[in-house]
Amino acid sequence: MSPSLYSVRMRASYHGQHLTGAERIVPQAEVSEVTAALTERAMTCPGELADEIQCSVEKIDPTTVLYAQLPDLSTYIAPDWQAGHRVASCLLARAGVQPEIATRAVALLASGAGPGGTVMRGALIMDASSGKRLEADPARGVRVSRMDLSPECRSALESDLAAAGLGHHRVLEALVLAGKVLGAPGIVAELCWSDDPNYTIGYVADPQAGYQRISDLKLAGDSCGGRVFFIDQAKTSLEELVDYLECQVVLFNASGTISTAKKWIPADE
Ligand code: WAQ
Ligand code: MG
Repeated sequence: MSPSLYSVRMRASYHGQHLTGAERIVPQAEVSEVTAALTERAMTCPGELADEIQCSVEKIDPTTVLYAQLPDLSTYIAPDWQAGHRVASCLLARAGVQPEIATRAVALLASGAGPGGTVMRGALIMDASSGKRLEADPARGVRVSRMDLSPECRSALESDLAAAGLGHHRVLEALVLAGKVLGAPGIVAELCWSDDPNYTIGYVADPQAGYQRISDLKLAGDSCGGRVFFIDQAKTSLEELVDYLECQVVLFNASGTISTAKKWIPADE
């Protein structure tokens, strides 16, 4: 029999403001070690020192686990954030998002998609053809949870990413999150960049082209950022989608390809 699996989740805050969060799915024997590692991560996260850290550990029913392969990774080069925004809009349009809606969504993330121009805690969900926002709570959005790499896949991917110069933990974590999102019912594409003012790289992901990094989506020092999931409402209900994103356990046991070639969008596109 395979060993029991546990979902381990951590979130840290300061004066009620979210600071950082992370999660893993691990065999029983690794639960205490991973809980300690996530707590350590909360205690050493740059910026304010956390005054509250919540860790939860939850046993997973092994018959509910979905095993999947990670998307392929590639990187587009944009000379500046304005060009990056055009690359993002273009990749979203290629994926099937209405072009003007793609452009509007990129501008929305740049101006803060939460109430009063704030950064949302989770993702906003947008109809890919009408641009209508569908998430129930525009401050929280939808949080994708319960996904990880199998132990063998994690060590292989860590060394492949490091060899490609992509050893930053953000890349691995974003790739896993995007992998889960791309398996969602009705998904057309995802747009993301970090709210960390020191991290200006983001991506557009879609089920055909995979995880496409974009070198520059904002100026260093800018703390805007977020995620948009574009969906086709003819193919899913919001309920089914949100249930998959929040609750379905997905474990990646195979990598995609990692391309180190630099790509550019043709100027006429
Ligand atoms: N579910 C949904 N949305 C989330 C989640 C989640 N679990 N975690 C974060 N978000 C939203 C939220 O609005 C954040 O402000 C925003 O995404 C960015 O989160 O080089 O680090 O964790 O290939 O800051 C992408 C590029 C890095 C990596 C993305 O995002 C690369 C990143 P962050
Ligand atoms: Mg962040």
